[in-house]
Parts: sequence; structure tokens; C-alpha cells
Amino acid sequence: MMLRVANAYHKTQSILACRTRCVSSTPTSGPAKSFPKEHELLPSSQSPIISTLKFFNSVTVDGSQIPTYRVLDSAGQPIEGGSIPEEIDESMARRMYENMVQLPIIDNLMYNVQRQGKLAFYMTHYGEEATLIGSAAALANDDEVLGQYRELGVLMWRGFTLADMMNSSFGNCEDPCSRGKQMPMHFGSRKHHFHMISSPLATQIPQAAGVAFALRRDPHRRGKNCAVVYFGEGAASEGDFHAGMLFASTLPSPTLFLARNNGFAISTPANEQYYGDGIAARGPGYGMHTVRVDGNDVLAVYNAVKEARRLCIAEGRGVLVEAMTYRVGHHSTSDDSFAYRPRQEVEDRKRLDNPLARFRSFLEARGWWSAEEDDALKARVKDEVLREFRKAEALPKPEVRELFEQVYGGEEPWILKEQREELGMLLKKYGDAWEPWKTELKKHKGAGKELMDPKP
Ligand SMILES: Cc1ncc(C[n+]2csc(CCOP(=O)(O)OP(=O)(O)O)c2C)c(N)n1
Ligand SMILES: [Mg+2]
Repeated sequence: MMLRVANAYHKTQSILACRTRCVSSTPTSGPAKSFPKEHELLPSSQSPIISTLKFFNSVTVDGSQIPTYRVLDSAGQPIEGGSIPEEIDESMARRMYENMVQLPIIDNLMYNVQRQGKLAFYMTHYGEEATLIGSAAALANDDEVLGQYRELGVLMWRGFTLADMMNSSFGNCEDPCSRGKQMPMHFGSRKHHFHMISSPLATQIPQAAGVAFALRRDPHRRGKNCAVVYFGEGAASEGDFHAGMLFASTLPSPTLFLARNNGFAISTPANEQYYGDGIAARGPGYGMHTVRVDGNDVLAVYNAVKEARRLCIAEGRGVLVEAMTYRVGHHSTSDDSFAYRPRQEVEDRKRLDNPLARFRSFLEARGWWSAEEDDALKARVKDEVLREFRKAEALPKPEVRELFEQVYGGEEPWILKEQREELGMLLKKYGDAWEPWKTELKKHKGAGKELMDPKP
């Protein structure tokens, strides 16, 4: 199927289908015939004049739903006309599949250990592997990514290791993201051009438009990079979504908006988040090139994001991709989704439209993968995940002083200096005397001594 990026393509068509008659409605101060042709239209638009009263409520010509772009069918075979990107050769395809397989193995372990009380929090990626890896593979590794919280696969594609991921999840002294200052899943890595995740939903969306604007102003990165913002269909109900879209389309800035429409915002189903045709329908409202893609088809996601990125950078403005997928897991470890959706629905989705199974069939049909390799990969990744988990679990928490460091850029504000001194004083007074603090301090590298007796 041809990849078609729409930008309000019905804008003129359904209206033009009516009998049209152009008149000048622009207030004139002189004879109408002296106005140039474009002034024969409504002020500020090229809209033709019609005499039939007609409302519209769709961005397609015939009022149908926005189509979904696909390359592979649900059995992993290319559909008629489906184009396999040239650069997806055996080694690239295997790399993509291996990255996809890694995610549920990490998820299984982390979900279970959280349940055993070893971790504060975790969010799984089940069902969204193709959206994450297909998009990550289509970007340049130095495009700026602003994620929501379910995009670990994108960061790992760029070289963030299992050890990094585990250390960050435990917030231990090797945590490369925030040294324990952030919640688990709130990754960030300057090295990998992946901005720190924030908990308040959708704040990353206008921030991405701003990051993209800065890219456009930078002579070294203008025309080379874009900012990519991932968000859920639930987050798209926030005002910040609209602010970001408007910013990127009017100022404008090369922002690639990637909506992961996984059907749920915690317990609220997608159809209660919007009344229109999903998130894609909003793109043309902001004058943005838009495409809806099958988010469980890794090759379709790859093609769509690659083309979206090209358009975004070539035109220096926002582009919207809506990836249709399904959140197979619970929202997070704080959720039990069977309280609001039938277990059978999840089982059916896993069986009928499984992104991993689809891509594996594709690989096997080409002789690029085998059952033996699959078993070996899964066993190897499982061992690695467990090994890195055990190492990270055994490491102490960061030195207490680190709580105050790397919070703001530039010079340390006086308020942090005061707070650090106050904490040092309190630790000195109660650190050895009060049992809860005594126990807690022992978990930290240096047991808080560096604050109690700071070096001058
Ligand atoms: C401003 C704000 N409101 C509410 C929340 C609580 N909250 C966290 S995640 C979430 C659902 C988000 O759903 P969606 O954007 O679809 O992402 P998904 O979890 O499906 O990936 C909500 C309501 C929040 N973090 N921030
Ligand atoms: Mg969602």
C-alpha cells in the first residue's frame, strides 16, 4: 500500500464538489476590478465561495475514517503493494527483531521483581515493541527525543545498555540518568539525545516544539535534525498537546509528533478520549502533514517515520504520525487492568495481532531467522537481564550529597546550598540516634558522612 501523508487533502475537494461562484467579499475602497486575483477571495484564505450550506466533519474526501498504512499482514507477509525498505537487509532486520525481543524479557523480570517489593515502580512495553523499535530505527541517533515514559526501546536502540537501565531503575550510585533523583522509568541521557522524562503528562510536547525551534536556529543542526516527541493518545487530551502542535506549525519548527495510540489512558479507553477520528484527524487542523500507521507492523512504522522525518526536516515544520497499537500490559505496576477490561480481550490481541510474531514470520520466510536462533536469543537475553539486575541490585545508593547536585544547570542556587547544610546538621544530630535514618543511611555510599562533615 502506498504511504500517503495527508494534509487536509479534503480541504478543497468536498467544497469544490459543490457549485462554486467566486465573488469578492473583501471590503473595497476602489473599483473591484482593480484588485489582484487573490483578493477576489475571502480575507486571509484562498477559500472558494459556494452557495450551498455544507458542514463537514472529516478530513477525508468521502467522510470515511483516515486509512491505516501497512506493509505486513497479520501473518507477517507483505501485503499487495507493501514496500519493504531497501535498507532493511538481513542484518538490520535481525537487529530490529533482537531489540524488539529484548523488551518483553526485561518487562517480565522487572514486573515480577517490582511485585516482590524490590523495585519502587515499573511500566511495561508489551504490545508496543514495533512502534518503539520501528520508529527508533528510522530516526538519526542524534535527533532529539522527548519521550513520555514507555519508550525505553528507543533509548536502548541508541546504545543505552542493560546496565544503564538497571542502575537507573534502582536509582543506585551508578544511575547514569539522575543518580536516584527520578522515579524509575524516568530515563534521560544527554549522550543519547534523549531528554529526561517528566511525570506530568504532555509537558514534553510543547517542550519538543521548543527544542525543534532551537535546532532550526542552530546552523550546525538546521536541516539535519528534528525533535521527536512520543506521547499517548491520553496525553493528547491535555492542553499542552495543542500548544505544542500550534507552536510547531506556526513558528514553525521541525517537530515529529508521534502518538502511540494504544487504546487506553490507564483505565480510560481511547474512545472516551476523543469523539473525532483519533489523533490523526487533528493534524490537518494545524496544517500538518499527517499519517496513521499500523503500530504493530514494524516495517510500516519504519517507513512512515522515515518519511515523516524527511518531511519534517525538509519543510522545517511539524509532522504528525499516529501509530495504532494496543497496550497489552497493565498501565503500570500500580494498576490492575482486569478491573476495567476483559482478560479475553487482551489474550485475543496478543494472539491475533502480535508485533513480534508478525516480524518473526517475515524474517523466517526470508530465511533470516530460525526457531533455534529464537530460543538461543531469548535464553541469552534472559541471562544478561538477570545478571545486570543482580549487579544493580547489589550496588549502594548514591552519596547523599548527590541529592543536591545536577538539579539546575550553571551556578548552584543559594537555596540548595542552605538545604544541604541544614540536612548535614540534622544528619549529624539524629543520623546515629534515630533508627529509621540510621537504617536508611547505611544504604547510601558514604552513609551521609560527606554531608555531616563537609570538607571546607
Ligand atoms: C497532568 C497529568 N495528569 C494525570 C496524570 C496521571 N497519568 C499518568 S499516565 C496517565 C495515562 C496516560 O495515557 P496515555 O497518554 O494514553 O499513555 P499510555 O500510558 O497509554 O502509554 C495518567 C492519566 C499525570 N501523570 N499527569
Ligand atoms: Mg494510551
